[in-house]
Amino acid sequence: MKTIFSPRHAGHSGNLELIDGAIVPAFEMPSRAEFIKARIEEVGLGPISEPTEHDLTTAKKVHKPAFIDFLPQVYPEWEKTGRTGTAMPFTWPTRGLRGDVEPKTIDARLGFYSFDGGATFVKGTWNAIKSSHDTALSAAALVQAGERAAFALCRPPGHHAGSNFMGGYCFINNAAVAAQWFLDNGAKRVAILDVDYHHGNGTQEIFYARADVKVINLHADPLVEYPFFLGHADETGQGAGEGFNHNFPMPFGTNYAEWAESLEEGCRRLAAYAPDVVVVSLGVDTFEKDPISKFRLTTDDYPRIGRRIAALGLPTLFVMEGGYAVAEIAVNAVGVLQGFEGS
Ligand code: FKS
Ligand code: ZN
Repeated sequence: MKTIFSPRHAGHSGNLELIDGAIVPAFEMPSRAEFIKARIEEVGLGPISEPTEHDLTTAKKVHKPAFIDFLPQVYPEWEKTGRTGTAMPFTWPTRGLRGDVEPKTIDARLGFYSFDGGATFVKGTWNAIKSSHDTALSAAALVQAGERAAFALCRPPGHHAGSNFMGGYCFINNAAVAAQWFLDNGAKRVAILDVDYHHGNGTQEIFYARADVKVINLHADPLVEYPFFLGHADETGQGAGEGFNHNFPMPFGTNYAEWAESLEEGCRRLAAYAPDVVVVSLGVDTFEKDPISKFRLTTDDYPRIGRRIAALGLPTLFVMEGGYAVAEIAVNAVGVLQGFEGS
């Protein structure tokens, strides 16, 4: 399987995050992608190449154009205020506040375009976001050109980013942009299978009223886990999209046998949709030793996930999302891809 990877991800580095009542170095760090790249080379998964440049036309179909235009402005505007370090929001237009008037200052606009404080910027962040987006589209083009599968080693991740907001380490929703790109290039139906530990609230929101993208999410129950405010089983889509969104929330402590029941049902519904292509939002934070998660999958389980996805028999684009037990995520993420390839 071919991999697309951009060294430009590394400029998104040194960010801080607010977690457990403290400001600490962000768990979403450059070594994640570097470990995965090294593991691909170690096991000889296949060639690794850099993405080509793609314009933001497709991104502006799944996101509000003004939101996409805001992203490259963030750090220059932050610096104009005389500040350095990590740019992050601290006020959000939640219930009872105006979400329809874009304010003018950088602090206000960061909050306006976020749902939490988890999408933070340093000087190299926009360049990394753009490279991650280009990585997803370059890998999608490989599948479009006839590869059975391809791996977009995206960083930063994307599945929490919605049509008009960022959050949870995510800025542009790489999987959603890739799905839209497949539709714009001949696909009639696309399925997104999100196996990250956290609910892909952004992906769900983007396609919620659409029937041309089926979204299947396997994740920790939002009653007790981030992102908390979306991802329940009764969210099935709306309007033309009714019946095209499927959530499988699971309790803390879920092991592979239990998780695989949701995967099985998700795959059954996916196959019934008969999509032209599958986009997998590949998070491996379901791992038992993940530092921020509470499922119990083991390293041996990841190739099984890959084998099940391969059994769908469909062209498949893997898009990297989360996973934080830094050394092990490489073995686990590449394990899914090896399992897909039948090893
Ligand atoms: C828990 C704090 C939770 C935010 C977790 C974000 C997870 C991001 C992700 C992605 F794939 F996007 F990277 N902090 N005490 O793994 O879903
Ligand atoms: Zn996650």
